[in-house]
Amino acid sequence: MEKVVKRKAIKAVVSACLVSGLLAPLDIPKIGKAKASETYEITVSPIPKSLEKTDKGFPLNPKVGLVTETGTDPAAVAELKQALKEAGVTTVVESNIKNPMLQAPVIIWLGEFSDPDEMKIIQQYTGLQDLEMTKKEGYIVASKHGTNNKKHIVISGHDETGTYYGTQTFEQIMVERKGTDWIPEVEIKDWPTMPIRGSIEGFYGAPWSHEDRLRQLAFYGKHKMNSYIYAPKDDPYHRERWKEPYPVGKIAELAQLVKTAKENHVTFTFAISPGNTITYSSESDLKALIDKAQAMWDIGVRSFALYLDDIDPSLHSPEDRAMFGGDPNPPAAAQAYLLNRFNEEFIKKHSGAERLITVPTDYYQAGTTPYRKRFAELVQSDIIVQWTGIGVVAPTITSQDADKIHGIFKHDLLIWDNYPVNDFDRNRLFLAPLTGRDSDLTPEHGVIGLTANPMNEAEASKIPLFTVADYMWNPEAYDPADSLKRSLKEFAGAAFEPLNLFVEASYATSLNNNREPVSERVKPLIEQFWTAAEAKDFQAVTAAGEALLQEFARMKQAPKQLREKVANPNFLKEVDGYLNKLELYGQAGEAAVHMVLAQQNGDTAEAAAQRLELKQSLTALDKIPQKLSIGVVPTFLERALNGKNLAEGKTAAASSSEVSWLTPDLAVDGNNNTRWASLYSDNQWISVDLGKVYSIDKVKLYWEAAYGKQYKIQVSKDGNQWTDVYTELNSNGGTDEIQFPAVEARYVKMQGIKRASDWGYSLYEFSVFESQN
Ligand code: LTM
Repeated sequence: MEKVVKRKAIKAVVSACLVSGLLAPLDIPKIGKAKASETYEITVSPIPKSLEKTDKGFPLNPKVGLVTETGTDPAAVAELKQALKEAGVTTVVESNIKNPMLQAPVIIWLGEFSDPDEMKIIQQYTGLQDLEMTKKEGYIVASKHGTNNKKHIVISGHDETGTYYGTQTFEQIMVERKGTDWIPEVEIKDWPTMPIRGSIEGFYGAPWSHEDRLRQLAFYGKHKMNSYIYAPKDDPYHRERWKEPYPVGKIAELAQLVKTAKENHVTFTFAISPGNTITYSSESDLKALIDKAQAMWDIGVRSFALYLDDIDPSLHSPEDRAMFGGDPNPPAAAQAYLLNRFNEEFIKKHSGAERLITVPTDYYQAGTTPYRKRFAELVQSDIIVQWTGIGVVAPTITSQDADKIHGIFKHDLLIWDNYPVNDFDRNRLFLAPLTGRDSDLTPEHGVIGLTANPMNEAEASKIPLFTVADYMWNPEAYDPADSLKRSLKEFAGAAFEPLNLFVEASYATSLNNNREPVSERVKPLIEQFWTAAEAKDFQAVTAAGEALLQEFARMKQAPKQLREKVANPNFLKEVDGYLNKLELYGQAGEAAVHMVLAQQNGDTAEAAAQRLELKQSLTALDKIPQKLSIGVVPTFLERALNGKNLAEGKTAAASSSEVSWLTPDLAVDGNNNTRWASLYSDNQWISVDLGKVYSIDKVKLYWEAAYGKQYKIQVSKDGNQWTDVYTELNSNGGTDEIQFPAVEARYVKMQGIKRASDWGYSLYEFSVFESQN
């Protein structure tokens, strides 16, 4: 058997993406049609810890023997039978390992097989010796020609969940061959790195629908995620009206979720956020909490969380002040009291309950705080503490961070990863793969798992969640780009290309330094185009225009292709506005290129027609609130319509920057998704040096939410003596287009007078235009 080792061979991390006989880079996964003599590829996601294969294998026979043990996971049996049916198997002869029936040409052994005698039987018939799996949720999938010329497949879990995961893997290794699926000869040994791997529906805004959640749970089972925490901030019964019982209909829905979670080997955690209104010392409030948890217990919930994030931690009731006011940190003492009592009086009194989970009020700080210190001292040691990394949306989470925070909290940490959540920017999607998390966020560093907080858009969330699942299972083998490719292939199949483009246009996040793959690709083409146009080099402008037109055509066509080919109406509904926007950008881009080409060609009628088309597209674009991360396209369109922005690419200066990375050059970089922001005071400014004196008569300010209510536009020839050319006394933000009598200037400044908010001034772009008169 060849052993295919991926990247970190020393750690025996083995790739799942194989080309027969060769070490292959992980690429778009293929479980493709192939003839017996052809090479084939198999891909397993999440990537298994070890996978060995030969180039041999055997076809599934329409008649298959299925040998289980008493108590083999029923969900695994159901899953396997369904997979066999879909692969063309018509008869499954079932028997128990105590009395195995082995007449069928292909025998599948499915179960936990922990009894040594059972193991011996399997070894004897299959010839497979190494079938021991000691890791929790781990499994073995092995296939081989065994004794008596029978073909054997062993799917053996360490436990029920392991067996279930084994069937998920088995489904992925089947290679379709003319109707009877081909089983390659493999030995897979696999187990998870992170003990808890899941998602937390913990965002603000519209909670997921019941159907969204059911689909998520199925997705988690398939991707070996074992945890779902129910904590939607805007479910009133979770937070604001936590004391009230759920209405009957809602209880029935929750019961169905709990059942579905179980079928998918997902632990359903019910969370309550009582912190805004609870009196920590109140017996009746504790009773209300326990009653609420009991109602959940009665429908099968076995895991609970009490959350204390995003609350005013100060004690608002006199009873609490009387009881905890003398503590070195009253809020921590009050919260610990509640957590410990709930732990003692509910969790520990319910046999079979999982460890209590909490998130403290100080969940994202970099170091210790008086609250954290006291919380660590007082909260019972078996309670799991959630932590978001350093920062609410942490660009990186390292094992060093984990060591430090674990040293502070002194409790097992469960990461509450605020990716891909978009509740703080509801007009953006975060579809990039998870990045910036160390591969050793493990119990050795105090981390027992990760739950990712997804987007309000449930179906779209599956795209990055696939990569989160991949990371959590096998962080050593995790490759974000490769993982995303496999995610898109699974999500869209034949529509991989248009979906990839859409994802590239929804890619920027603080985890990847706001990367915009589309802008990166298009920007050099735009530069070539304008350079050639300025030089009036018709041949060069036509060539550069062709390349741009191809990009814009892809943008225009991708939404249509997705709508036609992606059989996921819920996803298409969620992303409708974004798709409309992408299509319109493509359309507007084409019109802009055609307009410039017509101008260069002296075809004024065509140029005018294209200009009209461009204007109409821009008007339509303005009406769509959703934002894409393709910031160089709007500025390209702007230039086509209004002429060159003299400030683009020039040197900018400012009185201050809010943080080190929001620098003034980002307001003149030709990308209207990047921005400058000042410190939080009225007397702040940004200026640009145009490089030489121009006659100018227009400035455009593209404000972020932090805009200037009152400001001046000033100009200068030397950067010292400034003249006011315009004063705004009542801006509404958005885009301010400012026209003034033509003036000779090299330096242009926005001098703030009064901010519109408590924030500073923030500009996406600061554009300056030459007078045409
Ligand atoms: O992150 C935590 C612990 N709490 C909230 C989340 O509910 C919210 O979804 C994220 C993102 O906005 N930020 C939080 O602070």
